[in-house]
Amino acid sequence: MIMEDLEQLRNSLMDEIAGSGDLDTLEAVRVRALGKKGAVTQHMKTLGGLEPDARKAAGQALNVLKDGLAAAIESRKADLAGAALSARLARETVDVTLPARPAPVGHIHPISQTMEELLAIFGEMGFSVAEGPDIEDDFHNFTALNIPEEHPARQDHDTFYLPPVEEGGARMVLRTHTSPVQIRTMQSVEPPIRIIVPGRTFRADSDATHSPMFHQVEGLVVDQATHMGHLKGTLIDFCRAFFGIEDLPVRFRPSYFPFTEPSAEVDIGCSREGGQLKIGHGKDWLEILGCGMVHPKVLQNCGIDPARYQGFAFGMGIERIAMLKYGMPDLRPFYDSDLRWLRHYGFLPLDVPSMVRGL
Ligand code: 2U9
Repeated sequence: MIMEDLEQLRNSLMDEIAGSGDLDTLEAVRVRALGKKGAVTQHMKTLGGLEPDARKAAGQALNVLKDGLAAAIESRKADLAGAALSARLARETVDVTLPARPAPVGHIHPISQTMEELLAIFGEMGFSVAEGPDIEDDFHNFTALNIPEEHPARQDHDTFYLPPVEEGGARMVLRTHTSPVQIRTMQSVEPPIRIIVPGRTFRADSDATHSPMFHQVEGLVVDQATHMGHLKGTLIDFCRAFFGIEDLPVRFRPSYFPFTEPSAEVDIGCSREGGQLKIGHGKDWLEILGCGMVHPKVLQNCGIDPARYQGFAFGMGIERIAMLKYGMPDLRPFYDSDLRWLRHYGFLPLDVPSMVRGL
């Protein structure tokens, strides 16, 4: 091995190291110089065949060469990594003056919001919530409510019947009102009872103002000496709290339901001047719910002695009162899952109804 050869090898490898434009090229140079089959390694292998003095001198020279090359490679590597980082930093600039993207905000469906409002009002009055199944038997949906087999109200309800489990067997129904929950409560709980029952109900009816599935809230109070005055006070307070009008006119109009006696429909004052509905004062009336004193037969059907206990009940459609309160003209979009409608009529998650600050 001639020293000039080593010098030449050093110069050419140093040139290649300095000329490496990226980390991959530099690594290839390192392998060619210092790898297992690299030029310097090959020279090392020839040392064994030299005389001791020559071996010592050549060994020292090769070690100097190896260390020099390794140091040059490390230094070049640091330069290339630094340059790559600078290039990336220049490329990936962030404009901190851009406005923040609005966080996606979900909306509360008007049905949920209205239910929460109803629960807040009646909760404050001391009612608790009761729920029950959507699929009911004939007894709980009709018979116990004083709606016998041949009663025309059965047809009025446009009931969805499920196929019987066995041929000729009883057919279950999709509940046509939430009243079966009150029946179940009266069967299982000793009065006093003060419940509010929100939920889905089903009737085979579909047009601009009817949906085959809609929501109701019904209420039931059963106690000793419960009378029409309690019913009127409760519902007048409810209407005024729900529509946020302290002196809202409320009137009770005689009506008929098989499960209540006497029965009434409740209207609130409004004006329809100029074709525009305005709830509050005016010469017109708007029907918003039905009510009555629980029929003695209904109490009896549930094992409650009507000589000892009386009750009042009421019911309303949630979609209907939501439409009236929030000025929604059409029922159908309630079930369309159209985000544009929901963004317009929906409520923000933090708009939780509470009686503390008024609804
Ligand atoms: C029991 C006893 C009595 C619930 C009542 C109404 C009157 C009523 C309708 C309003 C519009 C239903 O959504 S709607 O179509 N409801 O007018 N509901 S009294 O009476 C009951 C319920 C259960 C045991």
